[in-house]
Amino acid sequence: MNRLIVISNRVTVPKARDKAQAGGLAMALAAALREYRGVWFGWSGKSVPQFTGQISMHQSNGVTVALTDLEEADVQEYYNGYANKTLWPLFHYRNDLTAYDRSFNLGYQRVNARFADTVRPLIDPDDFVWVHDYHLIPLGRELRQRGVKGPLGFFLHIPWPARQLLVTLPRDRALVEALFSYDLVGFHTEEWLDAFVAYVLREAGGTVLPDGRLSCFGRTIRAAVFPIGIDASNFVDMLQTPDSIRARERVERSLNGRRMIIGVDRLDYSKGLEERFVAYEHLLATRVRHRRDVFMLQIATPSRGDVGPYQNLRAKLDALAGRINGGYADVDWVPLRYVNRAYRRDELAGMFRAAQVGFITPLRDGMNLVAKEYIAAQDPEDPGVLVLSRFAGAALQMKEALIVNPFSREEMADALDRALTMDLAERKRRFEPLMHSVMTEDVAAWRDNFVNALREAAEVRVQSEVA
Ligand code: GDG
Repeated sequence: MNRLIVISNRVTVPKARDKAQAGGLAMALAAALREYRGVWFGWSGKSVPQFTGQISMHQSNGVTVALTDLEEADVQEYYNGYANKTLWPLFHYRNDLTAYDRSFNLGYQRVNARFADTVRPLIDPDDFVWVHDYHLIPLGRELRQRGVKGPLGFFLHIPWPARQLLVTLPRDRALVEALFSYDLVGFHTEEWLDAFVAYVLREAGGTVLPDGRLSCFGRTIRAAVFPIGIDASNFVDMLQTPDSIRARERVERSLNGRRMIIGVDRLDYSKGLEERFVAYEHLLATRVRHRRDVFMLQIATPSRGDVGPYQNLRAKLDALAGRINGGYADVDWVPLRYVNRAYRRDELAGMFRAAQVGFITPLRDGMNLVAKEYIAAQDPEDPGVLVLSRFAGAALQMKEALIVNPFSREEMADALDRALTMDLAERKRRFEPLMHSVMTEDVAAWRDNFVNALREAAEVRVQSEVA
C-alpha cells in the first residue's frame, strides 16, 4: 500500500480521554492515519521569532507526526488573518464579517510556500499526498513547483460559497486556479460541489468534460463529493467507559425528572448559538408547560479567541444566557446551563445519551459531526430526537431528523416542542435510518472513498499525459 502524507494546518492526534481536542477535522484525520502508513504534517501551534523550516517528528497514539513552528507574523497574517478573518467568514456566508488585507494574502501565500519547502523532503515518489482545508489551498501548486508528481488530493471541510459571494474576494480567481494543481478536490456535499463548479464554468470559463472531469486554467481535475462521517463504532464503545457512565449519571441525577436539550459546538458564529438561545427562550415564553420540565445544556468550547468576532460573540452569548436565566429561572431550576469549557469525548458521549433532544442549528456548516455523534450515542430502545439545521451539510444525509431553518426562532421552538412530545414509535422510526447511515457512512468509508478516487484521478492524469 502506498504511504499517505496528510497535511493540515494543525496536527492534533486526539485520544479518547483527551478534552483539549475539540474539532471535527482532528478526529477524522487521526482515524485516517491509523489505517494507512504515513505521516501527518502541520504547524506545531508555536510561534518563533524567525522561521527555520525545521521539522520535529514523533509518534502520537499510533500516528507519525511531523511539526514545524511558524513566525509570529505568519500566525497573524496567515492563521488569524487570511484563514480565519477572510476565508472562514466568507465561506460561511458572512461577508459582513469578512476582513481582507493584502498582508493577509501575502502571509497566506508565504506560509503555504514555507509548508511546501518544509514537507517536500518527507515526500517519496510513491506517496499519496492529501491536503486539508481552507488554510492550505495553494499548497498543491507549491508542491508541484517543487517537483511532486504523484497523486495530490485536496479536501475542503467547510462550505464552498456561492459564486456571487466568492467574487467579492480580491484575487478570487487565483485562489480557484490553485485548486487546479490537485488531481482530486473533495467536498462534503453536492451543494458545495455545485457552487464550485458554477464558479469554474461561469467565472473562469472552464468546461465539464464528457467523463465528468473539470477543465480550466489549462489543467484538468476531478471534483467530487465525500461526506465525512464519525468513527461510529468507537463512539458507541465509548459509552461504556467508566468516565462516560459517570458523566451520564451525573447529568441524569441533576435532571430531577426533567428532559434535557443538548448542544455542543466550538464557540463560533457559524454555529448559530445566538439564534439557538433565542429560539429556546421563545419556547419558554410561548409554551408555558415546558417551563420547569426541560432545561438546555449548551457546551460551547472557546475557539479562536484572538479574533474579534469571536470575542464579540462570546460577550453576546454571556448576556443572552444571563437574560434567559434571569427571566425564567426559579430557586430550584435554571433553564439554561451554558458552559464554556471542554469535556473528554467519552464524557460528551455520556451526556449525549442523557439528552432527549440534540439541538444542532448552525447557520452554515460544511458537515457537522456533532449531529452524527448525538445519534450514535442514543439508546436504540428509547432514542432521543435530533433537531438539525437545514444549512448543515449533515442535513442532506440526515433527512429523518427534524430539519429546521435556524434563522426562524418560531420554527425552531416548534421543532423543540415536537421533539419533547414525540411518542416512542415515531422516535424509533426516525432514529433507525439515521443510526444506519451514521454507522455505515463513517469516517473509514470517507477516507477509503477519497483515497481510492485519488488513485483513480492520478492514474487518469498520467494516462492523458502519456497520450
Ligand atoms: C469542521 C467543519 C465539519 C466539541 N466540543 C468538544 C469536542 N468537540 C468535538 C465534537 C466534534 C468536533 O469537536 C466538532 O466537529 P464539527 O463537525 O461539529 O465542527 P468543526 O469543528 O467546525 O469542524 C465541519 C468538520 O470540520 C469535519 O469535516 O463537519 O462542518 O466546520 O467531534 O464532538 N470534543 C471534546 N471536548 C469538547 O468539549 N473532546
